Amino acid sequence: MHMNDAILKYIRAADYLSAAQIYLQGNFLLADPLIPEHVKTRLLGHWGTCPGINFTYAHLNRAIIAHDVEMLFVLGPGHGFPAIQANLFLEGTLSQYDARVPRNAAGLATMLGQFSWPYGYPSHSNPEAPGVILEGGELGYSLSTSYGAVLDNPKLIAACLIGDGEAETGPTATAWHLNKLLDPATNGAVLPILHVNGYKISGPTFFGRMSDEELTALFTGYGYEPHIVDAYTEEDVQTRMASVLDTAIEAIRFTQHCAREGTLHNPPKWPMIILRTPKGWHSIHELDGKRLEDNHNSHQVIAEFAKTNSEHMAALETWLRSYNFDELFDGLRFDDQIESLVPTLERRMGNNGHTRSGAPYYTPLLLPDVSAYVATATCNLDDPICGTESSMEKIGAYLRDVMKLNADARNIRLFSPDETYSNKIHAVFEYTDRAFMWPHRSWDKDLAHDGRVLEMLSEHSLQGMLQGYVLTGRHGLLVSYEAFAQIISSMADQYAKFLKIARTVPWRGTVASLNYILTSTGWRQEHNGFSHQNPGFIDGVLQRQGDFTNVYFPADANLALAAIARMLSSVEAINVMVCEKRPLPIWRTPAQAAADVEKGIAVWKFASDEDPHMVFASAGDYPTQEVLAAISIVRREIPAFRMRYVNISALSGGGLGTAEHRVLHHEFQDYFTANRPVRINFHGYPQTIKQILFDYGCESSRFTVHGYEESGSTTTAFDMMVRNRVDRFNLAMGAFALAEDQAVISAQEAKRLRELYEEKLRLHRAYIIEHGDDPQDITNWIWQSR
Ligand SMILES: Cc1ncc(C[n+]2csc(CCOP(=O)(O)OP(=O)(O)O)c2C)c(N)n1
Ligand SMILES: [Mg+2]
Repeated sequence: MHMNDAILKYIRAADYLSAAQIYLQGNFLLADPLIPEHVKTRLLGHWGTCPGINFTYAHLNRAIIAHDVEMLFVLGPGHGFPAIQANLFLEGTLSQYDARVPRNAAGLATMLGQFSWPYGYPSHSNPEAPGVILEGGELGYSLSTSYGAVLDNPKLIAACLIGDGEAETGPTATAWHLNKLLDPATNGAVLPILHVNGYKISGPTFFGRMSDEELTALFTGYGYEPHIVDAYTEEDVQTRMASVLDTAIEAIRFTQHCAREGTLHNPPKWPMIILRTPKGWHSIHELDGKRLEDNHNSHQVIAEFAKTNSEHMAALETWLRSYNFDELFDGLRFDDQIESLVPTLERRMGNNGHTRSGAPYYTPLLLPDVSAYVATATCNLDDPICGTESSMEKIGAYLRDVMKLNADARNIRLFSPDETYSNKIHAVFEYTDRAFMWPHRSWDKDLAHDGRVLEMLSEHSLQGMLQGYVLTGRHGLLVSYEAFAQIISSMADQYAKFLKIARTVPWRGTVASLNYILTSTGWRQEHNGFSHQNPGFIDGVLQRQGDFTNVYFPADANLALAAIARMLSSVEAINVMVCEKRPLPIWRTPAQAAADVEKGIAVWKFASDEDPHMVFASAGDYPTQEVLAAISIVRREIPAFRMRYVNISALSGGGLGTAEHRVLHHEFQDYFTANRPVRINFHGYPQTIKQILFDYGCESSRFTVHGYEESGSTTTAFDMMVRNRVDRFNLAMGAFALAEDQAVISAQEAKRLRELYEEKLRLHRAYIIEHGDDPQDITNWIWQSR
C-alpha cells in the first residue's frame, strides 16, 4: 500500500537518525565499514522509547496533512529526545531554527555528532528544540501541560505521548480528569496517546501488564473513548494506527462542532489511544544472552560496549545497516515518499507558533488602574489607622476586572485547588465561573462549561496546565494555600530550568510570567494547625540566581494591589506573592505602595527616627504588624531610643528587592546603616533570608533574624507568633537589650522592662488557656506613633 510504504520509510529514516545520534561520531551515512573510531566514547541516550515515538510522529504527520490539523506535540518521556530531534530534522524545522544544521549531509553530521555531547545538544528534550514546551526530564507532566496549551485555542490539537512508566506517576494519574474542565466549544483538544511499550528503566509497567479489558475499562471510566493500537497483534498496525487517528480527529471535530452549535448534551467523550509497541522496536533482539528488544534492557543504550567489544560492534553495525538509510537520503533530499509526509511549513509540529509564543500568540494584558481598588482607609499615619482590609479580597476584585477587560482576548485564567472561596478571591465569580463539563446540579454554585477559573484538587494538574497555558502565550495565576504549594515545588523548579534556558533562545517569543499567590499563610493557620504551617515554597524560588524570580511580601492591601499589577505585567519571570486573606491595617498610600513594590524595599518614615540606634526590618504582613507594634511599645517605654523601620516587600533570586531593582552592595547601608544592630522579622524560615544577607557580607553579630521556627500547633493567632518569637513582645525585648548595650537605658531599667514583658507573655499564655482566644487589645491593636 502506498500510504504504508511512505510511513514505513519515514519511520525507518527516523529510527536510523535516532539510533545514529546515540552511537556515531563519524561515518554518519555508513558509507564505510563501522570501526571503533566511528563510535562515541560515551554512549549517552535512551533508545528504547524512540521507535514508538517515531511511529507516532510519522502517523501524526500523515493525519495533519490528511485533515489539515493545527497540531503540537508534547512528549512525556523527554529522554526520547533523539526521536524528537530526528523528526525535527526530517520535517526541516531543525534547519529552519538552527543554522548549524542545514538539511543536508553536513547538517545531518552535526546533528548526529553533537547529540549528548559537551556544548552540543542535551540528551533530553529542551527549550532549544523547536516545538518543545516540556522537558520531560522529571516525568509526569505531559498530559496537564497539553491541556493547558489547548485552553482558549479552539483550533489546536495537542497530541500528547505519555510513557507507560510516566503514567504511573501521581501527576499523570490525576491529569486524566482534566477532560472534565475542557469545554469543546471554546477550547482545543488533547489527544492522549498512552505509549505502552511495556517497560520503564528496569522492569515492566503496570499498564503493560494490564489486559485490554482493564485498560479500556479504566479509560472509559475516566470519560474517554479508548482506541487500542497493538503492534503485537495487529496484522497491519500501520493501517490500524492511521484509521484510529482518522477516527480520533473526526470525533474531536464532531464533538467540537456539536458544542459550538449548542447540540452537545452529554459530557464529551474525547478519544484517546493506547499504543502497544515493543520497547526498542526493530533493534537488537538479544545480546550476551540478554533479551533487549521488547524488554526494559533497551531503555537506554544497547550494545553499550560497541567501541571495545567486537560482538557488540557487529550487532550495532548489523542493526544500523538494517534501516538502509542510504536508500532514503541522498545527502540532500529524502525519498519522495518521505517528503510527502512532511506537512506544510505552518503545519509542522516543530514549527507550531503556539509553542514559540510571542506575537500574535502573546499579547500583554490590559490592566485596570489599581487606584480604583485601593483601600480607601488610608489616613494620617500619625493617627491610629482607620479600618482594615483583606488583601485577597482586593485582589479578587482586581482579577475579576482583569478578566473582564481581557474578555475578547480570552488570555487570562485563574487556577485554584478548590480554594477560590477559601482564599477570598471569589469576587471573580461576579464575572466568571468555574469550568465544569460533567453534570451540574441545580444547587451548584459558580459552575459553567466555559468558566475562566480552573478548580481541581490537584496542584500538579493546575501547575502543569498553567505552564502549558503560559508557554503558549497566555497569562495565568495559581492561588494556593501557602503550605501546600510545596507539593509542586519540584515542578516549579523544573519550570525555572526551562525558563532559564528559554530566555536565551532567540527565536522564542515573549511569554508572560508564571505567577503564584500563596495565601492562607502559616501565621493564620492557627486553627488548622501544624500541617498547614509551611512557608518553604519560596526557598526553591529564591535559590534561582539571576534576574527572573521575585517573591513579594505585601504588608497591606495597597501593597498587594501594587504587587499583583506588577506581576501581571511582567514577562519571563516567576513571581510569588505571599499574603494573608484576613483584614489587616493599611500602612501605605497607593502612591507609596507603588514605589515600595517597584524597588521592593523602603524605609517607612512614620515609624523611623533619624540617626537610629537600631534598625528593625520585616517582610510579610503579620511580621510587619508585629514589628510596628514593637516599635510603638519601645517608643513608649524608651523615648530616647531611636529606631528605623525598613519594609522589605520583595526578595529576588540572590538579593533584596525586586529582580530589576535589586539592592546593590553599596546601597545596602542606605537601609541598614553601616554599623547599627538590625533585627529582621521574616515571614518564612529564618534561613531563607539569612542566605541572602550572607551575600551582602552581613556579620551575624549585627543581624538577628526572627522567623518561622517550625513551632506550630492549633492555637491562637498571636500565640503562633509568640511560639516562633516573631511577636511584638519578643521583638521589643530584643530592642530593650540593644538599648542597654548602647547605654540608652541602665541595666536595671533593662531588667525591669524585660521582666515586665516576660510577664506579659506569661499572662497572655494564661489568658488563652483560660479563654481559648487572644485578648481584644492584641487582636484589635492599632498603631500609635508615640
Ligand atoms: C518523576 C521521575 N521519577 C523517576 C525518573 C527516572 N526515570 C527516567 S526514565 C524512567 C522510566 C520511564 O518509563 P516510561 O515512561 O515508560 O518511558 P519509556 O518506556 O517510553 O522510555 C524513570 C523511572 C524520572 N525521570 N522522573
Ligand atoms: Mg515505557
